[in-house]
This record gives sequence, C-alpha cells and structure tokens, in this order.
Amino acid sequence: MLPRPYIRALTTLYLRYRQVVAGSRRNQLLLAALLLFFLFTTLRFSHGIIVPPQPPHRKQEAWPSPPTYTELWEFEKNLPQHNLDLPFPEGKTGRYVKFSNQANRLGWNNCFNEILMNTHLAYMSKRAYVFSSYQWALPHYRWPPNERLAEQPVTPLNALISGPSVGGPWDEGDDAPRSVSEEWWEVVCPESERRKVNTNEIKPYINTAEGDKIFEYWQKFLMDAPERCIEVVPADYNVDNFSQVFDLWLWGSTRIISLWDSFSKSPASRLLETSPIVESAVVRNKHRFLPRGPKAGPRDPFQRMLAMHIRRGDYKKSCEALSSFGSTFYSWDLLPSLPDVFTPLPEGHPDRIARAMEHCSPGTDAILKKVRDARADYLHASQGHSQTLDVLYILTNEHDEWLDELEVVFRKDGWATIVTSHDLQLDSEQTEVSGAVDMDIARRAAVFIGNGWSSFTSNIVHRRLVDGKLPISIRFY
Ligand SMILES: Nc1nc2c(ncn2[C@@H]2O[C@H](COP(=O)(O)OP(=O)(O)O)[C@@H](O)[C@H]2O)c(=O)[nH]1
Ligand SMILES: [Mg+2]
Repeated sequence: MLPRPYIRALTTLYLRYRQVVAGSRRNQLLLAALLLFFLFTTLRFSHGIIVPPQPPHRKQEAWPSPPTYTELWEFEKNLPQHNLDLPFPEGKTGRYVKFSNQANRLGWNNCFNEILMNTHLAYMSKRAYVFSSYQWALPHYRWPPNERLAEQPVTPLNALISGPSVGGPWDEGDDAPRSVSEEWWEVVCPESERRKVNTNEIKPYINTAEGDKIFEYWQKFLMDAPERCIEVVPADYNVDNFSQVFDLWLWGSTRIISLWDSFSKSPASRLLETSPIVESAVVRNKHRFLPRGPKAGPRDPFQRMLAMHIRRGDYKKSCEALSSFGSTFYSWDLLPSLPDVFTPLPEGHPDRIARAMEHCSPGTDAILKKVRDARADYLHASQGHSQTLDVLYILTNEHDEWLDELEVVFRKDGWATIVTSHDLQLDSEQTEVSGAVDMDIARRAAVFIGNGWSSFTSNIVHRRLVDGKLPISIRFY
C-alpha cells in the first residue's frame, strides 16, 4: 500500500494532467515530466513499497578529547571482592590465576576472545581470574599522538564489557571466586607468594592438540597445583612468539571448534554483558534506526535490521597475507552450523589468492549480492513470522568516499533506513569504545553479515549464538 499523503498527491497530479491533456503539447510534456520527477525523486521504493525520503545524515564532525575514565578506574579499584578478609575461595586464602602471557596491544577482539576463554579456564579451575586493562594497538586508537593522554593509551575493561571477566557476579548460588583487577592481584598475591609457570613448561606437550585437550591439560594443572597464586608467564619470544595458552594458531584453526560446546555454555559466555558505556551509546542512537519502511512489522528497529561488518582500511593488507597463506576463517566463524563455509584452495592453485580475496575484501557487487541473498534466505526461513528487514546498519572502519558510494547503492536497492558507524553521535567515553558499540548493534540485529577472517566478526558471532540467534541469521561474504 502507498502511504495516504502520496495517494492524495498522485491523484491531484493525475487530475491536473487530465485537465491539460486537451491543452497544448508543451503543457502535456511538462506535466508528464513533473509526474515522473515526483515519482522518482520524492518517493523511493523499499522492497516494492514506496517510502518517504531519509532525513539528512548528521555525521559527527569533531571527536571530543580522549576520556579519563576517572570514575570507572575508581569503580574497578573498589570492587567488593578486593577485600583480604573475605572467606575462601576469595580474600587472602583464595586461589588466583593471572595470565601474564595474555595478548595485549593487538586489535581489541584478538585480546577479547582470549580474555573470555581464560576466564572460562580460571572458572573451571576454581581460581579467580585476574583481569588487566586493554592496551591499544596504536594504529587502531582514535586520537592522534599529540592528543593522547599517554603514549600507550589504556582503557579499563569495564568500559568495553561487563560480566564475570571484569569482576561481575557469577550465577546466584555459584560460589566461584570473582575476578579481581591486576592492581588487587599485587596486594592479594605478592611476588613472594606466587608460583610462576612458563608456558614453555606446558605448551610443547600439547601444541598441536585439539582445543578441548589443551583446555583439559591446563585445567588439570591449575586445579592440582597447591599454590594459591599462579602466574602464567610467556616463554621467551625466540622460543614461542605466540605464547598464549590459547594462541593464534588455535584461534585460526578448526581445532578451536571442540571448545565451543563448553565455552558457549560457560557462565563466562552466558553472563557476558554489554558495558553501561556501550549500552548508553546504543540507546542514545537508537532513534537513528527508526524504520522508514512499511508501517507494519516489528516496532523494535533491531528486529528489522540487517547489520554488516565491512572490514577495510588496514585489512586490505591482512587479506592479502591471509589469502596467500591459505588461511581458513577465524575462530567461531568456523562453526560448521553456520551457512557460509570457506575452504581455501590448495597451495599452488592459480586462483588461491583471488578466490580468498573475493570473500575477504569483497567489491560492491559482491556485497550487494550477499545482502540480497542473506535477506531473502532469512525471510524465507522465517515464513509465517511476518518478518520485515528494512533497516541497514553498516559497521566499518572505512572512512573514504567508497562508503558514501556504497550507501547510494543500497539506497537505490530499496533500503528504507541506512545508518553507518560514522552517523553515530558519541561522547568521549563512547567514542573510545566505538568498536564495542558497533559490535553491540550487530549483536542485536536480526541478520548479521561479517568477514569470516575477522576476530571482530567472530566475537559478534559468539554473542549472537549465545543469545540464541539462529545460524541462518549469521552470514559471511
Ligand atoms: N568502530 C569500529 N571499529 C572497527 C570496525 N572494524 C574494525 N574496527 C577497529 O579495528 C580494530 C580491529 O581489530 P580487531 O578487533 O582485532 O578485529 P580484526 O582485526 O578484524 O580481527 C577494532 O578493534 C576496532 O578498533 C568497525 O566495524 N567499527
Ligand atoms: Mg585484529
């Protein structure tokens, strides 16, 4: 159905046209042209339905200065478990594990997946997980060097996420010790009381094992060790340059899949929440997603949203490297229940790089096709549930005119509401964690399309599946 005002306007124009058809040929042509102009400029078609035009975009013009997070640092310092007098398994008799070998100064999501898995390991080993702040990989940090508050910018983890990993409570009735901050670890586990375990004492035995076997080995070690305070320290860089317990070789291979069952059910996953700063950013921008398509359909814009992650910029080079290396998808993007699987062509195959690049660094036509297919498949799978998809969110680290051109392509393709990462209005704290804001919007969307090689995408996939979203709603280029 056309909206009423447009029916009225079209009828008036038609009647005027009827009045002048008997008039001069010049008048007839003028009115016919006016009618066409009215149809194709004022009205837009959204999947067969005519919708009103979009409001002009309000791109954020200048970034505010970097945040100090004064209150949040104070909050972390004063977590209730930071108390020596608490009874076992917390306080001065409690059991703790700190992973000093944890990755940092990498993209947030390469660190984040490990934070969650280490929390799961600590939980299963009945030890409190010690969390450290996120140290930025400088190329991803939003502010230029002259505006930074420190040479190495750091964000409190509670700005990025909430839940047991960052000191939040476990399930009601669960007596697992709560996570503590790195600063509190210094108090509750001073140097003299620590047993340090070099990863090289353990990893060589299990290096190429399945993920669940690696997990079990460490879990047994951490459970059996009589010491209260265990610090896992990295092997020398020359011995092992990925000295994490769950290292990049594992995250980037199908060996990780054997961990999905226990990890996805773990309270480390189930109780993971959006941080209040991220949540407030989503709420503040929710009106931008107002559906402008048909009046019928869900009220909640996220239920009508297709979100797609377009990983560009620095990623072009990564894609080239990953393609020539013959890399598979990353981590949870490899789950066999997901509809889009990528199998690299064998080494030496002439199309090996080109084939992978089509998926890792897709062009406009490929993106358009994927969106059309994902939309059709989702609507087909939800037949009988009166689903509507007319809100498009493009989350991206891309900045150039390519993105503006992409928006035009999708507007022409009938999307009634189109919003990109650059349309969000964010304050200083929200700006620093804008990646997490984008991830949360993508988590909520009815359909998500991501880049299968990206850890940013794979952590969105994790959260969507834990939330109970269906595999058909999770697609890769
Ligand atoms: N806001 C925002 N930032 C992004 C997006 N994609 C990438 N980034 C930034 O680039 C970094 C990419 O590193 P990472 O999180 O490790 O993901 P990966 O490199 O795709 O595996 C992120 O942490 C963000 O800082 C996006 O869609 N939105
Ligand atoms: Mg990365």
